[in-house]
Amino acid sequence: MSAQTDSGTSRLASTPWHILGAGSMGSLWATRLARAGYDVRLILRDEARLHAYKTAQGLTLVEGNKATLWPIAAQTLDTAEPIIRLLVACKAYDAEHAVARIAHRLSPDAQLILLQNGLGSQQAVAALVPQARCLFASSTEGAFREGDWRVVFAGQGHNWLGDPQQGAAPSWLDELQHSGISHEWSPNILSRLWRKLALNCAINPLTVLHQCRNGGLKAHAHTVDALCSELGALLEICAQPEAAANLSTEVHRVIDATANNYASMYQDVAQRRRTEISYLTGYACQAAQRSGLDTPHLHAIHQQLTAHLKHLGLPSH
Ligand code: NAD
Ligand code: KPL
Repeated sequence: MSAQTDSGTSRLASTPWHILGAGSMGSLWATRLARAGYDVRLILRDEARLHAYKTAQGLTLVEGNKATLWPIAAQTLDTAEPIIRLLVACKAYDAEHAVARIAHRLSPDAQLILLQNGLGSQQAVAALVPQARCLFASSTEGAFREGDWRVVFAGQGHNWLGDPQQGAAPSWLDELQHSGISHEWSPNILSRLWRKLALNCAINPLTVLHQCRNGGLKAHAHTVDALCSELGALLEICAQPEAAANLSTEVHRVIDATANNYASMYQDVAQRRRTEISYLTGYACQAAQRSGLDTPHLHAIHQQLTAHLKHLGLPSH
């Protein structure tokens, strides 16, 4: 493994990137930004985590068969330093609580990038820090933790960033460009997040309930179609017609293209990790209820998944 101390293109005069949530995605962003010479600072939970991190001497990024160590600066939630630019890379169920812990550190012109899957957590964070600019992101990149402070870049993908308030693209997008973080500015990020949520709702819970890879859902095409039909109607009623277009075709295309893969929720359950169910089927069911839309299949799947998680002794929210 090679240890990196200086990219040779130091851009340390730029605004620091604070990263809240040094897990898979947070580490993937942190290491690539650091590699490009940007000033990155990890925000860890407490002194014990900071001590463990210092012992590891940095974050390791594994790409293919190459591992590189990046001695990125780190601090705890309780550090006093002001935050101007913050990537929130916690799970959806942790994001609001984590941001609440650092809200007093946000500078008046602070910008947050919320990298959570599903919907609901982003709106909760934005409501918590109304003075800050909250940008939402949707990612198809794949990463997992091979160990503490060691992240594997497992799947090339793309990131879409956008402002739900329709503001202009921020100037720091070119820092993502320089860092090799594949991205684009999305004028309708909510549509993109809704579309991903619908895909996840149509695929992920069924793979958990039927204990199968994505391709196994070909045997349950009727249920998938029934879910797509309800999700499409939900997207329409929630003023997301673009996200609703050809949903069923896209879901079947993804099932085919990822037939051999296990969905992220399947993997969470298999590894006895908490799922993001409340921000996927939970959010969709609540939105349907609020709109007075009847979505019996979606509710049934959500109930079955909740019961299944309880049965396994896992959190069901
Ligand atoms: P992760 O569990 O690997 O990382 C989350 C990190 O946040 C953990 O290290 C956790 O300790 C930390 N954290 C939680 N609360 C904290 C707090 N109060 N203070 C400090 N740190 C705190 O999760 P992930 O896989 O990186 O996923 C993050 C988000 O990105 C999720 O919404 C996920 O669905 C989404 N996502 C992940 C992937 C992927 O391949 N991993 C791909 C696309 C989207
Ligand atoms: O994003 C996914 C996931 O596994 O979470 C896909 C592959 C689209 C399945 O819903």
